Amino acid sequence: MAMQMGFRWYGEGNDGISLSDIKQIPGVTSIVWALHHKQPGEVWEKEEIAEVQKQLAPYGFNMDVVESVNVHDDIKVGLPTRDQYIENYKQTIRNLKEFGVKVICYNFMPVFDWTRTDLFHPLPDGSTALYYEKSKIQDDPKEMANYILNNLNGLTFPGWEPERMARLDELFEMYRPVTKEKLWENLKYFLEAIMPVCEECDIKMAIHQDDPPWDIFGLPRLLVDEASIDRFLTMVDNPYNCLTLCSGSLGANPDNDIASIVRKHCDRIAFAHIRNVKHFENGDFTEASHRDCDGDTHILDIVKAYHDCGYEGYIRPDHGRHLWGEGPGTCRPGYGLYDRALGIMYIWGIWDMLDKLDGNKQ
Ligand code: DNO
Repeated sequence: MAMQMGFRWYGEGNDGISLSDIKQIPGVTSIVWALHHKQPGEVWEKEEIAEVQKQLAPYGFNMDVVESVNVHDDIKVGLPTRDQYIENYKQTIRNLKEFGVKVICYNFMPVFDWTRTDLFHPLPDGSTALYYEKSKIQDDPKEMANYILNNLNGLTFPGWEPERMARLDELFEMYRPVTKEKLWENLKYFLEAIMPVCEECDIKMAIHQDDPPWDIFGLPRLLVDEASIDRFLTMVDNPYNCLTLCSGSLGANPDNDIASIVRKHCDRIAFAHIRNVKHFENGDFTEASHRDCDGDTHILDIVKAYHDCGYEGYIRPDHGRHLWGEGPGTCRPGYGLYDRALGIMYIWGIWDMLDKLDGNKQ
């Protein structure tokens, strides 16, 4: 069996890309989905999950991977109310099990999910891509949050729920006492509480790394490099405590050798995100096409590492550029159709050739 190719989709009526478009991309078997109308902490009801199942069934896609079931801030901050939210999370896991879900991708980033300063930055080839300008991130988180919210053109984006963003001052205040060590403890508490349910339901929790992989606006970030990933996996040493290994998040720091992390922890990677990033000397970075030489992430080495390890988990192209008329209002930043489809073909190209060199294992 090979790796299992997925494509992230934001749901019927919430994504300009249709399932029939996705069906035409070679080799996609999983739709990476979520209930995007749910607030962090709410239970995902079976009837709601069944709706998605009904939409995917005619195309033969499975719903094995959810990205994301977001973790409520009270759990990250470690408030007494966290236990109720953890109970809700367990119920969601049990409900997802009924539909054959195998992997839950989530993150443990305080306040913000991924952070960028330009969502449609022009590239020399005429396309646009997500861009991070380091100097802009030092000042006002509100300015950055408003910029992102205003440029989503009404599209939902997990981690950027307008309801949460409206409470930004309150959120920063809540996280003030949460040191990095405290955040590690709160992550451990959460995982230890849900692991028995994951075992019972055969669902792997797969944490996504912090993006970018360093502290921002004074907020601690945990999963940023090999050492922190080692710590995470040993802290809760359970086969259901896994990674969504994101080459782009980690790759924003040029010191991270992602292929070597793949080789070290392949058995604990439940889901792989493949994205290419190009760095500039002043610390800025831009996202790039998946082609190895277009960025500095070493996509060839990473895919080869997965192949050498006999990876059979889920994989998806991560952010792509916006191409051929895609732009603000017509596509979610990073989640157009074309460049992600090109990314898939690049990944398959590498994979199939490695298979062939190995003697037609496929
Ligand atoms: C970026 C994504 C992340 C990821 C979450 C997982 O586009 O890879 O937003 O979905 O961090 O919870």
